[in-house]
Amino acid sequence: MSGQDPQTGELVTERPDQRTDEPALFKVLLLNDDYTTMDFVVMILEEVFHKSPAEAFRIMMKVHHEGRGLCGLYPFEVAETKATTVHELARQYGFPLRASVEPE
Ligand code: TYC
Repeated sequence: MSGQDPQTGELVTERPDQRTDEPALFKVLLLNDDYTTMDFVVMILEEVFHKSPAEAFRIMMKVHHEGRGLCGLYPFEVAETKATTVHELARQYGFPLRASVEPE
């Protein structure tokens, strides 16, 4: 969209990606490691990311084979909170499981 700046009369052009009212979304990814148990990762996907048992198992196996996998897309603060929850639960249970947050 474009129009005139009310103060200067200059023509201004809005960037299309700044026009939306939707919040920017961020990916939360789980990363593979050799020590976290498969059952613990499935539990995290069910409890933190609200996945069904079948979907949790599918994502866990994808991470196990490919190194990383998408758990969900969230506004920044929700994504950061989920990653922190993963790290806190993993630490409590003695696992090195890591999650990362990336722009969509
Ligand atoms: N690679 C782990 C194992 O063989 C399982 C695992 C899957 C760990 C996904 C982390 O994000 C992960 N026990």
